[in-house]
Amino acid sequence: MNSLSLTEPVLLGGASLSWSAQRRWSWDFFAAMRNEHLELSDAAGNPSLEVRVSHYVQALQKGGNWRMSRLYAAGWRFFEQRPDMLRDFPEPITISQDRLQGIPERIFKPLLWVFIGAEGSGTALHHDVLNTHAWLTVIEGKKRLALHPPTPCDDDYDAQRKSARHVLATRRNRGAWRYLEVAKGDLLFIPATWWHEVVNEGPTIGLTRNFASPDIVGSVAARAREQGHLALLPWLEREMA
Ligand SMILES: O=C(O)CCC(=O)C(=O)O
Repeated sequence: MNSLSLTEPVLLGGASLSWSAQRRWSWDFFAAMRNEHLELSDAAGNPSLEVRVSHYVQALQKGGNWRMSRLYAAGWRFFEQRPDMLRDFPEPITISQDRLQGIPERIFKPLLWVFIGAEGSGTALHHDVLNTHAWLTVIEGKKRLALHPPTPCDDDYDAQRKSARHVLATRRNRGAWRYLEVAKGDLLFIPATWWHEVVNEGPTIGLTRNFASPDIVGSVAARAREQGHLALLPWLEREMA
């Protein structure tokens, strides 16, 4: 993508198939991680257990620990323990298109995550942190998404969530809702403030980054100010000049 102005979801079929993450990040790769840890969340998204990566992935593979395998590794900052994994994918968004990537890590942790979960795991209806855009790719399994254009649905979250669940159940667009499937090797761009609910089909590994391209950096800065992340402002505003 060159000059980015993302107002609709964009799904690029097979765009990450050539990334070395697609070959290297197998189930066995994660099952061998005995020294790395991740936090697992329950279905409501609450952190509930910290485990070795190897234990969790073996529970998903062998089904031995039912309780652990029902939890979701939602947002593992893998690069803190495994910086080598950063070499396994190119950034589809360059630093000039992502004003967050210029911010030193001691001020702001990169919004870059691996998600690992069993069949039926996923993330309830939300839009992304700090009004950022996101890209996500699937390494194993499949992600199914219901997406809705920006709307102030905070007031009617339960009704909107019900619609999202309906879209996911019927696997069809409905009204303004879009239904999308992201298979291994596909790359999906989700525009800032679009609502989305995600369900994994089969055991799934995904990689996601949130980013602030020049078209939205003003809105990201406004959100950062609202939420008291004042240390980010000089970086976001400096880049805007
Ligand atoms: O893969 C998931 O469960 C959630 C990904 C997502 O929606 C996000 O990172 O915003």
